[in-house]
Amino acid sequence: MSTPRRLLLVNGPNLNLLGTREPEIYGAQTLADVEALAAQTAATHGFEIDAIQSNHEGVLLDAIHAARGSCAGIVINPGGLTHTSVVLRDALAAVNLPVAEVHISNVHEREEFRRHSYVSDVAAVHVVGEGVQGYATAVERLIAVIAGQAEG
Ligand code: CA2
Repeated sequence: MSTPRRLLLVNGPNLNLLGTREPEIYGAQTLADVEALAAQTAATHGFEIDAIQSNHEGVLLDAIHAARGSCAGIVINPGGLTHTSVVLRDALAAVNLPVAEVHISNVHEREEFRRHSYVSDVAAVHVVGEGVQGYATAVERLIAVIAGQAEG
C-alpha cells in the first residue's frame, strides 16, 4: 500500500491560548497561524495536514489512534503533557508512525521539570526553542524521515 501524503498535527493543552498570553515565551502568533504555517510547509512537499488541538488527553489519544492508516507521520507539541503523560507516549509508540516532537520555547533553559519528556524517545525528530517557526522545521524534517523510509 502507498504511504498517505498526510500528516497529523497535534497541539496539546493550553496551546489554544497562543498569541493571547505570555508572548514573551510563546510569541504573538496564534494557533491558527501555527496550523497555516504547518499546512503551507507540508504543501510544498505535496503533503496535507490534519490539525487537532485539545485540552483533553483522551481526545488527543483518539486522534493519534485514528492517524494509523490515514497519516504518514505525526507532528506533536504535547504542551504540559510532555512532562507528565505515559499514556500519550504509549499511544504514539502504539501507532508506529514517525513522530516529530516540537516545543516553541527552549524547554532545556526553563524550569527543571520541563527538561524531561515522556515523548522524546519515541520521536524521530526533536525541535525546541525555534518559536512557532519550529513547526515548519518539524514538518520539513519529518517529511525527510518519511521519504527516507519510503526509499529503504
Ligand atoms: O514550549 C512549548 O511549546 C511547550 O510545549 C509549551 C507548554 C509547556 O508546558 C511545555 O513545557 C513547553 C505550555 C503550553 C501552553 O501554551 C500557552 C500558550 C500561550 C499562553 C499560555 C500558554
